This record gives sequence, C-alpha cells and structure tokens, in this order.
Amino acid sequence: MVGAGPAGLTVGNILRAAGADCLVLETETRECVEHRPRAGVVEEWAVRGLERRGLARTLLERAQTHTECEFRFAGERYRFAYTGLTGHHHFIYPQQFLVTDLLREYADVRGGEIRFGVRDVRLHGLDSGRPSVSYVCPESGERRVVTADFVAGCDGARGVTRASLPPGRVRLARHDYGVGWLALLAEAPPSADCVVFGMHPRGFAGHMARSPEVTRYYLQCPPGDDPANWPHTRVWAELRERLGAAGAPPLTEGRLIEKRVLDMHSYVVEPMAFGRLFLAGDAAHLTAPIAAKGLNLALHDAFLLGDGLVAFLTGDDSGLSGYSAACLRRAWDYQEFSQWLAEVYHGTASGDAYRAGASLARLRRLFDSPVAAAEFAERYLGVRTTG
Ligand code: RFL
Repeated sequence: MVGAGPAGLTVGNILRAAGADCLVLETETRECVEHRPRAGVVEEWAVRGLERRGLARTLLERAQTHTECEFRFAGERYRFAYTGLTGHHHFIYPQQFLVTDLLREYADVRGGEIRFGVRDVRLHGLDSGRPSVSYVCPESGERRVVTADFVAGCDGARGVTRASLPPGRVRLARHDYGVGWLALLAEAPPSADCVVFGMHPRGFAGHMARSPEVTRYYLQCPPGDDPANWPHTRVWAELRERLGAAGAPPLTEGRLIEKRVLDMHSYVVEPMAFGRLFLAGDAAHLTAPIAAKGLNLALHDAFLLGDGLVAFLTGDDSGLSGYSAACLRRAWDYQEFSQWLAEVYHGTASGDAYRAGASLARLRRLFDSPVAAAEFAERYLGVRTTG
C-alpha cells in the first residue's frame, strides 16, 4: 500500500486479518498522519463495514450520531430530519481519530509493517506478475526496492501512483466548480446540534461539528483567495451574516486553528486499475468536500480492494476483476450528488438571477415534496432504502 490514509490502512488491516504479508509506505511521520484534521462525517454503511472487519470499536464508543441537518436561506431555518425518512444516520468522528485507530490496529495489534518518512516513491513493472515499488529510505538515504504481487495506490490526491498509469490507458474526468471555500477549524464547541448549510447572497457558509471542542466552518470565497485576507473578525462577521436566520442560536466564537482556501474541484480516473496496480480513495477520485463524501468513498474502495485481494489468495479473482467498475458506480453517484448540491449552495450568490431562482426552487422542493425529500435523504446518507 502506498499511503497511510484511511484507504491504505483499511486495505492493510483487511490483509493482515487474513494473514497476508503487506507493507505500507508513507511519506509523512506517524505523528503527522495521526493529527491531520480533515473529514468528520462518516456514513452509517461505512461504519458497519468497518465494524464487520473489527475496525470500529473506538469509533462506536466515541462518535456522535447525527439524524438531521439544517438549511438556512432567505432568513429562515429549515430542519431536515433524514433519519426519519430512511432509518439511517451519520456518525461524526474526526478523520485523524479514525486514522489513529486504523494505524494502531494495523501496526500494533495485527503486526503490519509500515515505513514512515519514505521519499521519492516509484512504481515499476506494473503489467508484469511481480511489480515492485522503490523508495528512498529516510535513515540511510539509499533506494530500497520492494517486490510484491500487488500494489495498492492509496496516496491521495497529490500522490504518485495515479501518475504511474500509462496515459493512453486511463481517462481523467475533471470538474471545476469555479469557487473557493475557506476551510476553517475553530477551537469552539458546535453552535448547532447538526450540520448547517447557509445559502446567502454573499456566498455559502457551512457549520459541521467535529467534536465537543472543535467545529469546522466553511465560507465560499473566490478561488485562489489568500487566507491572509480572512482575519478572525472578518471570518466571524461573515459566518454570523451568512448563517443568520430567525431564531438561530448565536455562533460560539473560538480561535481559528486551521484556515486554508480549497479551490473546489473534482476528478475521477477510469479505470481504477492497471495490471497489478489498484487505485483507491482520493488517488482515484476526488470529490470536493461539498457533500462530505471523500472519506466514505475511500472506505468503500478499501473494503472492495481488501476483500478482493483476500479472495484472490483463495483462487477467486472476481473481486479484483470487478473492482474498478464497482467502485466507479458509487464514485460517479457521489460526484453527481455533489454537483447537484453545489448548485444549491452556490446558485444564490452566483450573481445570475436565473441560477439563484433555480437553486432556491431545488431547496424548496426538499420541504414541499416527500418524494424529493426521500431522494435527498438517501443520497445524503449514501444508502438505498428500496430495491
Ligand atoms: P489521504 O487521506 O489523502 O491519504 C493519503 C496518504 O498518502 C500519503 N502520501 C504518500 N505516501 C507514500 N508515497 C507518496 N508518494 C505519497 N503521497 C502522499 C499522504 O501523506 C497520506 O497519508 O487519502 P485517502 O486514504 O484516499 O482518504 C481520502 C480522505 O482523506 C478524503 O477523501 C477526505 O478527507 C475528504 N473530506 C471529507 N470526506 C468525507 O467523507 N467527509 C467529510 O466531512 C470530509 N471533509 C475532506 C473534508 C477533505 C478536506 N480537505 C483535505 C480538502 C474536509 C477537508 C478540508
């Protein structure tokens, strides 16, 4: 496995549970990967998938559950109780906690091998039966070569494994949303008991609990904006304005411990496999954090890849041969949902009266039509409630 994020560590844990030899290569330190805040909304099916593989004990003890979200627009609050429509809920668990749990289980309990701080990772012989991965050892500075049966490319959006796919054999589909999001982490308790989406003529704003002490906020901004343009007072004034609605509790302010601008874009690589290389997670597809889907997709891929590799050991190659198509079905479904939701978020502030009107119509339908509400709930949770 190249990469010790949620995807690589989940594949590693599944392999170790089956007694397979494996190695995880990671460019960062253990300290870094255990403290890197990112996602926090985990879909119920993903938690059940972790649980079935013995990987959710701490999460189930510590995670909060969410059953509703709230939309704020035109000065009003609209609660959306999705659990009542589907019987399913979300878990709120910071990604760095999940990575810490997966790492402990892989390295300290299941005896998996892992090298941190590796440099200049390169892939070789992917279309041979014995591919290899080489890297520069951080201690000796020497290049080491590891030969394997399979390579899992789990090195995220900025990794090297995707670039090892031969250009003529893969297609990269990319979508730019044309907006930026200022991603913030505040040392402050959540100011609402659920995720809040604010659609405002000044731009989208979001509120997402991470833990009782830390809350993630988002503010739409121009792409490429400089976080330095967003001092503490401007951030909180803008959040108050965009998330303001009749009867809404005041926001609890806190020190901003992360502040960075994300240029909102998505991509999908097809197919997700070439020879003995299988991509998983953000290495294969990025979903802008519009619908909180990226971590969930990474886990979906990892379950299929881990199970497919284990089945291969017993002579069944159906999991691996169907891997790419099975992952891409969910990846595209989530991409399309993100695109739909992006227009709801950004239409109001687009400066285009037609887009603004149409995005408000989308929102109102969720509260006027039980069919539209049920469809949204299913997609937001990543479940199918019928069929
Ligand atoms: P990761 O987590 O990026 O892990 C990849 C690992 O590979 C390492 N690496 C390399 N290792 C070896 N050799 C190389 N050449 C390497 N290059 C990189 C990296 O150091 C890293 O440890 O990918 P993975 O496992 O695919 O997991 C994907 C998720 O991390 C990602 O999709 C989510 O964080 C996206 N996301 C969210 N997803 C959700 O489902 N719900 C959310 O609420 C949510 N919020 C978010 C998010 C992503 C965000 N950022 C990073 C844009 C909020 C934010 C701000």
